[in-house]
Amino acid sequence: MIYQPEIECMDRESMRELQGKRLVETVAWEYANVPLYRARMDEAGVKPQDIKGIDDLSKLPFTEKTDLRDEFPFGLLAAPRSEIVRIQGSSGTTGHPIVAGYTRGDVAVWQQMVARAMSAAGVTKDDIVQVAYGYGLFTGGLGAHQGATELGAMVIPMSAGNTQRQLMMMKELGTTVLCCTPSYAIYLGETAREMGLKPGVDLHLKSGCFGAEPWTEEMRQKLESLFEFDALDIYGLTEIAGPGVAFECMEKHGMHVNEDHVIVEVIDPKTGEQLPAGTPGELVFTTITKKGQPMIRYRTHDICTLDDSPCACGRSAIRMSRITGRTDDMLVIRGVNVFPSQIEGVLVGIEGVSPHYQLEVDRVNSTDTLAVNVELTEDMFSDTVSSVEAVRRKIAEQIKSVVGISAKINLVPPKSIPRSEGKAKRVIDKRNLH
Ligand code: DLL
Repeated sequence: MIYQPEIECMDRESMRELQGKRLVETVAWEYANVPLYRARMDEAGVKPQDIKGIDDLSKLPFTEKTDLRDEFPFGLLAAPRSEIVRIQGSSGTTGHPIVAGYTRGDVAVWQQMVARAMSAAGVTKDDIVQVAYGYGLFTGGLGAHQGATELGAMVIPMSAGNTQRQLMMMKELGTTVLCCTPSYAIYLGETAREMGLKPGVDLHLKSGCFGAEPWTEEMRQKLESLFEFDALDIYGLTEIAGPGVAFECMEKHGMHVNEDHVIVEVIDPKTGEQLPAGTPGELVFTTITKKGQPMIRYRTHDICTLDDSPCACGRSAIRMSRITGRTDDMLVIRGVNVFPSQIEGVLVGIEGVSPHYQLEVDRVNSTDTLAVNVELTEDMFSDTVSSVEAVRRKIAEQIKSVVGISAKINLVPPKSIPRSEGKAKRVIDKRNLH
């Protein structure tokens, strides 16, 4: 079903006009209220009057994640603090978390964006939607919750984890739609199999909205065979709204971008030049209806390709491909953003280990795993087994508390991690090798 057909099926020319009008308003609002962006525009010699429509977008300077960190927590708010009704945040960034402030209107817009996504996944007021994304600062839980509520569906706010209980509720309440990270969905599906729960008999899922981490067509096939349903991709990021920035329809051929709320560009990450549809590059978003913390030309560092060919579903919005990589070194492990530098930060504070380490990310039984291989110092290497064990425990605990995920810690002999002359290879990501 198409939730808002008048917008979602609008002809491309009218959409560009609407975007242009909203862009002009957003730039004026941002320039008037956000000193950092005003200074950046001044530096680039661009005034709000120079932005007359969508063709002027490329005149505007970019915004980066570092801006959010530098201006943490409220420096990028464009609306008065008293108008902000919600803060959401992003997990695991170097040093500071990043947060986004939403006005009442911003929450309503976001809710509609997710409602469109869920509607494309077939959700109606008759559905029972189990939200197994984490609730909290992370936008997954509340985002999916609000979208399903907007459609009048019955929401089961499970949050992430507690797998047996998830499956018990799924069976007993008759869940029809599942929302969580794709890797967790596979884990749920495999556990359901082990418990002897059969699709069509014990479980009645018809679809699911899965995102917050990269996944593949192979994972889709696996998920669809486990649950006998339609598994759809949903994309988003805290800085822009949360889930629902873009979403797949039943054609399963790219994610429609909610273009009346965000303008999408793909740029060459080196030169910053806009690239045409069909050419892979870095995704950049400009919010055009947000008042609390608008983002102009925000560089996501996610890599994908745009597709402006017509879609058989009837929606006219441009589609983005799956995310195929990132331009920076951020890892998404079990839906949590992890920077190698965070782990480095933990290791340098612990006595008995050297700063030589390597992260090994893998996918075992459809779940991401993280192993941290770290060299002991010579002294510690010849110390007692129990003191080495104490170091291992300390590292594991601190990584869990700083990064938010559990890791296997392998303490290895001094000088056993390969050195390189240039940059150290800190990360071995084996997930795409399977
Ligand atoms: O992950 C928002 C979200 C929640 C999206 C639930 C979908 C479902 P952040 O924690 O700020 O927000 O992380 C954003 O996660 O820049 C991508 O690198 C990655 N990401 C999000 N969705 C997808 C997806 C949420 N469908 C970062 N495919 C983004 C691949 C994704 N990567």
